[in-house]
Amino acid sequence: MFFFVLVSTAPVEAKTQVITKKTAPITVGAYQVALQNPDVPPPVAPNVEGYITKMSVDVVDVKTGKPVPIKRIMLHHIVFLNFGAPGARRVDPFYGDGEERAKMILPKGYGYPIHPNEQWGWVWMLMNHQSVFDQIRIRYTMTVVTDEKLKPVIPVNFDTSNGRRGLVFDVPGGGRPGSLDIRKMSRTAPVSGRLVAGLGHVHGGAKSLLLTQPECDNRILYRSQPTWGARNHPFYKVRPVLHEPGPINMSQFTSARGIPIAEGEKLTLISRYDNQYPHSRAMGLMVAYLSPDPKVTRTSCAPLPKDYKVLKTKKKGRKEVPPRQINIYDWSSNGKAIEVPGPRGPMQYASGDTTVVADNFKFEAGNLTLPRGSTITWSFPGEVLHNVTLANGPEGFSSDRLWKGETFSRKLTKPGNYTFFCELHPVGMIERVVVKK
Ligand SMILES: [Cu+2]
Repeated sequence: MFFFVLVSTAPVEAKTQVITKKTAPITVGAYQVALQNPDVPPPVAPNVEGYITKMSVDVVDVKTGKPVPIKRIMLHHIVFLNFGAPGARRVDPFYGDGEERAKMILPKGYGYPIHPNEQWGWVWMLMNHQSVFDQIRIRYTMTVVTDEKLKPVIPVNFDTSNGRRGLVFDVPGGGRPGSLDIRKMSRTAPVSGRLVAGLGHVHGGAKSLLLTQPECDNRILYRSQPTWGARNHPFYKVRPVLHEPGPINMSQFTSARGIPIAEGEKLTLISRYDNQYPHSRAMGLMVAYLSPDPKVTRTSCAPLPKDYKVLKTKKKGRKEVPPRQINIYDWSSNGKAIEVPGPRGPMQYASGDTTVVADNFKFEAGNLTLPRGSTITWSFPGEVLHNVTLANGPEGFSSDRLWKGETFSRKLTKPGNYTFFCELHPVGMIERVVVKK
């Protein structure tokens, strides 16, 4: 008896597909912030064995599918998370974006591996810049390669807030002209491999992000450099202002040869911000894509690969942006956001440490004068998350988003005028504090 075994010798043909998915319409109220929530199902992973080689995300009009301009809705930030197969208990942030519309771009031959039945999640924040409610969809597009073996990448994430809630930090300001706020975060390479791409994210006030290699005399492997919008760019025309406008682009890098990194080797991200002025709720985030390669056995300080490419926007912009005031806004009688010096209501005077209740979308004691060295404790008794963020003043700081009786205290040692807002309710939830000499 014979068995004929038919062996196909023809190679399986690689397939490249562009997969676009979008959410159901998401409604954002007038001048409101919307955060990821259970009403918007998590992103859907392509249910295949394969690789993502490119990815982008946008907010689009519900009817036309066209990208929505920032004067309507800002995609403040979005991060895609991969939880792996059900029960895998991992959280793998693999791609993120903000106003700058950063894309995941991997060099040829590399891909972010995906598997059937993966569960994805996300965190995002949208801001409606209009006085009427609006609806958009979040749309994400992936180039997916199947039936071909690519070199896999592992996203290695860096965050110079060093894990503060919201991944933000506050640049205090008050330094000399030209002075910098420098923050660092180090990670060790989880495997030996090659860095083949990188993507950085900052807010207004940033000078640059540097990914450095301490064992090679702190040399810079990747400098992610912001390009700022021209003076009349739409980013500078929106209101209310949630934070200093971000850049229109952050430079990325790719290299198919890759920069060799040994397992356990330290990599340090350095964020550099202007520290002459305060910059509240700043960010210094980077994802570096590392492709495992067992042939890398030790630290190499050899020159960067010849195919190292810097990707940046061709749009005209500015290298440096002048520091921006963040104004505060109240509701006008016809429901528009209007710039104000402070909230309505009388000035209240305190002789020392004071509590300010933040509830019902207001800071009670919205206008407050107190002596230098007093501590303000903001208390958040309600069931709605709020925070307190410095808009302008002698020193930058912000609280986390708080509720249900949580509090935040700050001793104000620098005299001057401070204005604050809640970043979740930036119109109307405002406060002015005068600290006397
Ligand atoms: Cu609030």
